Amino acid sequence: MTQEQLIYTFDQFKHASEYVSFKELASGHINDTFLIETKAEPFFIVQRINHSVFKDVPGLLSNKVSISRHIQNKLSYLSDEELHRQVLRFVQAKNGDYYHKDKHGDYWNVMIYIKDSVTHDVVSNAKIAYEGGKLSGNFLNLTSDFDTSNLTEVIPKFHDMPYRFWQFEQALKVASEDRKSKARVYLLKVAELKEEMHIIQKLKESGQLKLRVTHNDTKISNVLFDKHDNGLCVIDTDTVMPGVVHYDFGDAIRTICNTAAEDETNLDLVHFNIEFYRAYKKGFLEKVASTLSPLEINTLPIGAKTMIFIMALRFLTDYLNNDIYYKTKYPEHNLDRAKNQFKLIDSMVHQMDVIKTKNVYSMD
Ligand code: GN1
Ligand code: MG
Repeated sequence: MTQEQLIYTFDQFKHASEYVSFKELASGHINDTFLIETKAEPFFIVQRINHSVFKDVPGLLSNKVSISRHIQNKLSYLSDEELHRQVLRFVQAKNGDYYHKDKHGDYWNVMIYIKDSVTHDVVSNAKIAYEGGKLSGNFLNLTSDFDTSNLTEVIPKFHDMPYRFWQFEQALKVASEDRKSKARVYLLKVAELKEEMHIIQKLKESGQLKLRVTHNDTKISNVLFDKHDNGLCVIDTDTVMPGVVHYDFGDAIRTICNTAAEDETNLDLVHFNIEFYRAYKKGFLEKVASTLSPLEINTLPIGAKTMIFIMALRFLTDYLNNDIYYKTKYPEHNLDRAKNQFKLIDSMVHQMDVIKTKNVYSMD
């Protein structure tokens, strides 16, 4: 990506700003994201959407824009300044769409940067966990009356366990002997956990768990904070689709309760932090408990385990497929991510009794 290309792309959108410089924000595994600094604020976020992952980019942008509008309307009692720190704002392209398709067939979108915001890959205190819980609980709360028939299913079966197992089995058929042998221990773990990891899916299919609008990518790095650890805004609404509450609760827990980054290779540093589990759950339930059934609340712990597992499975699958989906920095990166997630599951399982007793209806 050259500076000229980025300036050209930026100028396909409606803004009255003068470009100064750019820097890449490299934490995502799918899209390419850049911060554009301009002569006067606001700054902008310019994103190239990975259209081999997201097949329907216009549908994706339509989801993102309408979810933002819905939340904006709900929060219209806030001052503009507060609103602009709590809800993503998308910039229209000069052609009236919310994306620009360039001559290479790549799709771009632009958002207004929320200034003085930070993200965390690893949580360092319980306040961040609690604030993260409030924000993702509130996201579910604010979107609970959004008509899901207006949403494009951007990645069908995104958190569907049988589908992810099917992909894993296909990958096993084409994987090299070398990669299979490096992954052997983890292939066994997948088999061991298979049945239990279908519990949430079965409850969903039997209609016992309510379908609602879910974010589906609630890792903690998808939440903006201010410098005092107050939660500001949920970002990366690429995968907003109908789902069950466990998807959002679980994926957040996966990252909030991990004492190390998702790809930390020193597994001695990877533990499941119960204090952060409680703090996140407290914030989450404060915002959304009134819309949850006893079954939904009581299955949150297994939901969290399931979401850690599904990411382990997907990283492992991509490793077996020779890294065709996630961005990787070195050949064993996906395997290291999978190992890390399996270690987190082990650490969670060791503490499951405590997690479960504390879970039953309690807000602490
Ligand atoms: C991907 O690109 P990013 O980092 O927002 C992935 C999520 C995974 C996550 C793991 C569309 O999200 O499902 O949880 O990596 N997004 C997609 O860090 O597959
Ligand atoms: Mg994402």
